[in-house]
Amino acid sequence: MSDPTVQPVPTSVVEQVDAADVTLSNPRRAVLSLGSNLGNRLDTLQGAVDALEDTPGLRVTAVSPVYETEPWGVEPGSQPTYFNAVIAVKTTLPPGSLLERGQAIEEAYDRVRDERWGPRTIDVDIVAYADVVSDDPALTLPHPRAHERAFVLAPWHDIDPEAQLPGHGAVAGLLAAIGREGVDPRPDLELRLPE
Ligand code: A4P
Ligand code: MG
Repeated sequence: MSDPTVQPVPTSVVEQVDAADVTLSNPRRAVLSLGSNLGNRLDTLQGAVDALEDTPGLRVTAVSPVYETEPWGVEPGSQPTYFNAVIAVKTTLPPGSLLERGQAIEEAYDRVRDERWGPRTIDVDIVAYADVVSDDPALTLPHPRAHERAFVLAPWHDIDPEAQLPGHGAVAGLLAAIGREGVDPRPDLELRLPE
């Protein structure tokens, strides 16, 4: 028999509790990698930066220089070159919500997923989130290939020369070890940090 003194929880309260679950009380730092090799690459990268800045609970704190990079992981010459950049953010979104936001931005740019490492209008990857380490395939942290990619490490090093990649050590050392081949600065191009 049900206890008549226990009142059912009104739906609106349940919804508020669920909403509280997807924000943190303390902002965390995260590093995101942006890559584009289809369409107007610079405009798309800027659009992604702006969309991230427009996200409730997220502030973009640094935007790296732009690099033009050889496609990684595919036959040389089989895809257009990428523009890559890295941004630093402070956010009250937990990692899963940040991933969802990045994927929503990819969808807004009509990103087509038909082959792994295929050409794309925009790829938003979470490189690192605070010092979280996770091997969940849906969200691996840090990004499982960041430590071997100069197109991630070079722009990250530009905005944070002291940066550490959790589990891998100093970004400066990782970058020195792999070199910068195929990763060319484009000082003629610039992404704006939203005001
Ligand atoms: N996923 C797991 N961990 C993460 C994470 N830390 N950040 C999952 C973002 N996503 C993560 O990604 C596949 C799945 O990875 C997602 O469903 C997500 O839950 P995707 O974006 O759908 O597909 P993808 O990007 O083609 O696959 P993948 O393996 O993530 O590729 P990468 O590692 O992102 O590489 N060359 C140059 N020069 N510049 C580039 O930017 N990018 C890629 C893509 C390949 N070559 C490149 C570049
Ligand atoms: Mg990706």
